[in-house]
Amino acid sequence: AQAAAPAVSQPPVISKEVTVLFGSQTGNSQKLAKKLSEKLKEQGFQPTLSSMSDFKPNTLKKVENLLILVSTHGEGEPPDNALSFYEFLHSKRAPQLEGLRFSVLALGDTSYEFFCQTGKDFDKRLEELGGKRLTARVDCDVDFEDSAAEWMDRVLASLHEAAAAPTLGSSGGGAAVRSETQQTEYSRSNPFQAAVLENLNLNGRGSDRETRHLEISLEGSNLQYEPGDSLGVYPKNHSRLVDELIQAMDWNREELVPVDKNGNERPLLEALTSHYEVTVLTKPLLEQAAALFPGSGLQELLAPGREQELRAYIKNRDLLDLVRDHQLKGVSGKQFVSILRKLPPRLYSISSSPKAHPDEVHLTIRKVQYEAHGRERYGVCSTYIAEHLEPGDPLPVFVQHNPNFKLPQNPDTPIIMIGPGTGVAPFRAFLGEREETGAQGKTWLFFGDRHFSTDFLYQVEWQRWLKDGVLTRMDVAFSRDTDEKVYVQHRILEHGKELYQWLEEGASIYVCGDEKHMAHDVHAALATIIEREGGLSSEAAAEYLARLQQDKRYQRDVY
Ligand code: 2AM
Repeated sequence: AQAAAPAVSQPPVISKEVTVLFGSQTGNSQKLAKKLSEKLKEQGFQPTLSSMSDFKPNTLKKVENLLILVSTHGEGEPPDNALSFYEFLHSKRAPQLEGLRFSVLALGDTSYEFFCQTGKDFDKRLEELGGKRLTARVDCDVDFEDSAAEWMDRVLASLHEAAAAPTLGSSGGGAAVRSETQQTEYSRSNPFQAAVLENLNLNGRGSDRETRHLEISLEGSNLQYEPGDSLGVYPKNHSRLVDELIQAMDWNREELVPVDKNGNERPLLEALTSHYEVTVLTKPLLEQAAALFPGSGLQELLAPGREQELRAYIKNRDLLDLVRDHQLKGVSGKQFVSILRKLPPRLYSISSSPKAHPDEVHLTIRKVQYEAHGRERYGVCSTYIAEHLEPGDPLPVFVQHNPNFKLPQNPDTPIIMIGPGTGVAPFRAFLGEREETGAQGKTWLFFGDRHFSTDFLYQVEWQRWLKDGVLTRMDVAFSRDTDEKVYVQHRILEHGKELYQWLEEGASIYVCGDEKHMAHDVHAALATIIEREGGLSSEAAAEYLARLQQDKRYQRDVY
């Protein structure tokens, strides 16, 4: 028998179920979501962790507590695995969500105009649909660790409050957050000092490109990776740039300045070389600089209505430009570094299979160098590696797992790999892995670069794999050997019939490399051949691709 209803109304029992959804391109949001989910469990909640692409949107109405961790990609776009959920929420099909409590952690980069846009969109939309915020959204910059940890603490505290449950363990304090470090595990915040084994230029004499093949030893690190994962690398800033900045500001390079929140100090030269970002100007940085240097003219640049000018000014300029152009002077190194971002690690798609190269990891890195505003500009990490790293040198690294770029579970599944330029890196790992494991599935590689004679990266290896049958076929597009440019997407279109057949046989497609142009054009080419060969409307072809994406048969590692 049921107990009679109590005469006095009880406070509603609030569910301890919490849905944690992530939308992640490089894996940061995913990793944070996993960590949050573990904390929730420790503190007596029942979390369900899922990628947005695996979440069934028609179950959303039943969710009471929703935590979203999502990055922003490209020009303000959602990551691939957030797309379908994003579109659902912003469509007419989205349900009213009065009973929902939610909070959003947005990952992004303040050097992009549409900073954290996807997180902002989710946050706004959930409110529009009737949801109540558990705690305010937090927008994280590239050095996201501290802000993310603070958001998690706040989320946990407000969930406890909402659930009116006794707090298990201590929440909110730094102590609880850092409880899980029993054994040393190398990570983004605790990188492994790896040794460089090889550093070779893959381009031939006379090429206008310089692409380094870097072999790194992971011996003794216990770091594990799989094909498709990335390696995080901590670079150093160019010594000339740092020297000129110190000179321009009349600083003493020995001055001790803080390098983290725990009060650790290092000499200014080292801090500007290894700890702080000096090559990127962002709006928040300029706002802080304006406060630090009143009367410098920076205030005017930030005035309302001048956004476009500001955007044009910060593009391809660095701190040296800023201090010279505005004659900034008169603050100590210590004050100055307080407004800087931490030097973020760079992520590179790993180009080795760990089975083929035990205890090693290989990278394929193109040196970035160009002229802008009358001065030579250098990509921080690629230049550091190309110009300074020699065998035997140490390099701080960590593994960034990327579950969204993985070989099919079934070794018989055919794979189509599209990777012009350094985008070919993970496919060297894929083929190495398929060779080592004796996988039987067909493989097809599309590669492109400027010139056949100087820029055919890893040519000998592809040829060997073609001969051995590890690589079933390869199509190349050398863009500057002919009068008219040919790109990988032209080869895709030429072989559309066969490619469509592979898809119908269950092949998975992988695209790696430049996002803005290449990946976009390749996507359009794929849609075209599906439309043409499948006799589909453009809407149906788009759906076909969306379904492939949903089924993890179309994966991209683009940047
Ligand atoms: P380009 O430099 O001659 O324009 C690797 O960088 C290769 O990608 C180069 O051959 C480059 O050609 C090519 N590339 C440039 N834009 C591209 C695009 N939108 N799609 C595919 N490949 C592109």
